[in-house]
This record gives sequence, structure tokens and C-alpha cells, in this order.
Amino acid sequence: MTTPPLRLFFALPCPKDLANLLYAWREGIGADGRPVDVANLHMTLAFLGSVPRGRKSELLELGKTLPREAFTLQLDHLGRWRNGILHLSPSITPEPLLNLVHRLREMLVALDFPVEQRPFHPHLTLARHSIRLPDAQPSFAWPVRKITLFSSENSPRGVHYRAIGDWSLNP
Ligand code: 2AM
Repeated sequence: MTTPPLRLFFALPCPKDLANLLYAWREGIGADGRPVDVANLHMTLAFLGSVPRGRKSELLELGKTLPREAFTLQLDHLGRWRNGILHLSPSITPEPLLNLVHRLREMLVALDFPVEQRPFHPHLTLARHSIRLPDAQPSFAWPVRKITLFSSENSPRGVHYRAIGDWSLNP
């Protein structure tokens, strides 16, 4: 029997305190759609999709060479895309985040991993299948101190994101 591939993505994991705040805020504004679990809140940097297990070590090595400059994200915009993704985003994308994503994409290409061609739109998904944009003005500061390689796994309780690699950023 062959071992199934992993479903991987690099992301910024939302710190627990902020995730709890966002969860409560989302409830308070009466957001519709299917909420993302509080433990799953994150910002995707690069989605890899299906990856053979044997290639995991390449990604763990790649993680070690990523830029390590810490930054703060000001989540000051609530938006909804036509695909039903209700999200928070920063109206200004910090330079270190742009550098990080640029470098990550560059290294993934060099290793022959599939890479998103579209421009990077930093966002934290709050809910999926949303049909209504609540009228609300967010203002959350997210001190970004960690990059994580996640494996997206299905369990009887829904999708679970398991951290398989973590790299800390230097303030
Ligand atoms: P999101 O960043 O808009 O929330 C794990 O599936 C994460 O990777 C999700 O957060 C998801 O969307 C993001 N992602 C990006 N491209 C994806 C794709 N083609 N399929 C599934 N998830 C994708």
C-alpha cells in the first residue's frame, strides 16, 4: 500500500490570544458562513497542495533559510470575496512580509514545487461560504513572530492543521 501524500502550506499561525479575540469579534458582528475554527486561524503564505511525504525534508530545510525579520500586521480591513471568503486584511502590507513571500516563492520554484502565479493578497480567513459583508471596522495588531509549515488533515471533527515545522522571527 502506498502512503498518501501530505497536503501542505506555509502560513503565519495566529497567536492564541489574538485568535480568541478575533473569534469573539466575529461572533459579535454576526458574520454568516462557515466559521474557521479558532485553532485554525492563520494567514497563508504559500499553498503547496498535495506533496509526496518524501519531499517533506526539502521543505523543512527551505524553512531554515527564510528571512527572519519580525513585523506587525495591522488587520484593519474586513472584506468578502465573490468566492464567499470573509476575511481580515492589512490595508498596508509590511515590507518584511512581501520579502518573505517573494523569497518563499522563489525557493519553491527552485525546488520545482507548484507556486501560485497570482499576486499575493495577505488575508486571514474568518469564514467561508459567506454571502453578506457585515458593516464593521476591525482594528487588530498582530505581532508576527512565527512561520509554520502546516499539514491540512481531516478528522471526524473537521479539518485540522498540524504544524510540522516552525521558524521564529526576530523582533
Ligand atoms: P485561505 O488562505 O484563503 O484561507 C489551507 O487549505 C489554506 O491554504 C487555506 O487557508 C486556504 O485558503 C489556502 N489555500 C490557498 N490556495 C488554496 C487552494 N488552491 N486550495 C485550498 N486551499 C488553498
